[in-house]
Amino acid sequence: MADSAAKHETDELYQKAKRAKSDNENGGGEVGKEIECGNILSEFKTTKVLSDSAREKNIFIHGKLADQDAVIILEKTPIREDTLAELFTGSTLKLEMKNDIYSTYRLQAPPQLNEIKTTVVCPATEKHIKKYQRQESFLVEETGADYQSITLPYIQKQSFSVQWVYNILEKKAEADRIVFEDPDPTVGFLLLPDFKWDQKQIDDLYLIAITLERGIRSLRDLTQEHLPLLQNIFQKGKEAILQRYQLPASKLRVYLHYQPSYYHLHVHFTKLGYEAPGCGVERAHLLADVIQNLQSDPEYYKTRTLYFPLRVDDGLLSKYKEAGRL
Ligand code: GTA
Repeated sequence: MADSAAKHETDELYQKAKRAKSDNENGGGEVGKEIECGNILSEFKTTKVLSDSAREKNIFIHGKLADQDAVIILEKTPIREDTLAELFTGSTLKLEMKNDIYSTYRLQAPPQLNEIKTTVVCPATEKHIKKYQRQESFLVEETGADYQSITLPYIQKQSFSVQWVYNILEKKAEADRIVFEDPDPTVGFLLLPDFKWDQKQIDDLYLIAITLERGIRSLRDLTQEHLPLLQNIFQKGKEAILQRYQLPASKLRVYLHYQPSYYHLHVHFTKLGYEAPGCGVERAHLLADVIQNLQSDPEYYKTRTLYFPLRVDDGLLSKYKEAGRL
């Protein structure tokens, strides 16, 4: 009974979001705009499979694209209820086996229902290749002093470029994907779909809010003075998602990563129930908790010991080992 109510609710959310999306495509905005491009992958030469998952139906591949290092991520997307009629009528079926009341088939779907979400990072740095490589992780314990003496000097030299963030803030990229914008220089932010979300279904909804203010690297930089910014993102982000996708706050997981990959403050908005990569307790800090912690102690994130996982060949892990902290 509860399941069927939940399913009905999901269906309704999906239909509403689809109508909103179609409205956007007809002039109200441009969420989900697609651009035809040539097959840039026809020249891709595989070097190595970095990781793959039969359960998540994805594969991360390192290779060369026009002599440059590249990482390609291929991911099968969920089957959508609104495409079922077309799937049943437009596909061909090949029988694999039949036994009593049981039979299995290989269904060949029409191409438009058989798409693979593809992410290309090119040129990819050594750090990207390591990031996507399946590796053993270790939990690190970072005191406030460790942050100052080990982590901060390392991230100042070694972190991923945030050029893609500046491109978004300067409307040089993804401007047509912005869902909400608050232009205030101190508490303002941009809300847009994360590039892990193909926006085809609400089930794996994933947006990020990026602060306009530059120079706030992560949780560790936050003090009580940032409360208006965090409260603004929390409140207006939830409202914008309700308005655009009809998804209420009670269906959202709103959090920050520590450590993040990109040191420009951003907040993740994902649908509750969707196991987004990095939503586990060892990495995700709920924005609601962050706000409360700063309200009770303005220096909370400067002084507390924070825990996070690092992969075995992460340079920061070596620094912790060298300092005898692991
Ligand atoms: N809109 O250009 C971008 C862009 N980039 C470069 C990153 N993001 C972007 N969004 C837009 N445009 O959620 C998004 C990322 C991420 C957020 C940064 O910004 O998708 P973070 O700083 O906390 O870094 O967040 P995080 O979470 O480590 O990064 P990321 O890339 O999500 O990696 C976490 C793990 O997720 C990876 O190790 C990998 O296992 C998995 N993963 C990454 N990308 C994909 C993918 N495309 N498909 C499936 N799994 C993925």
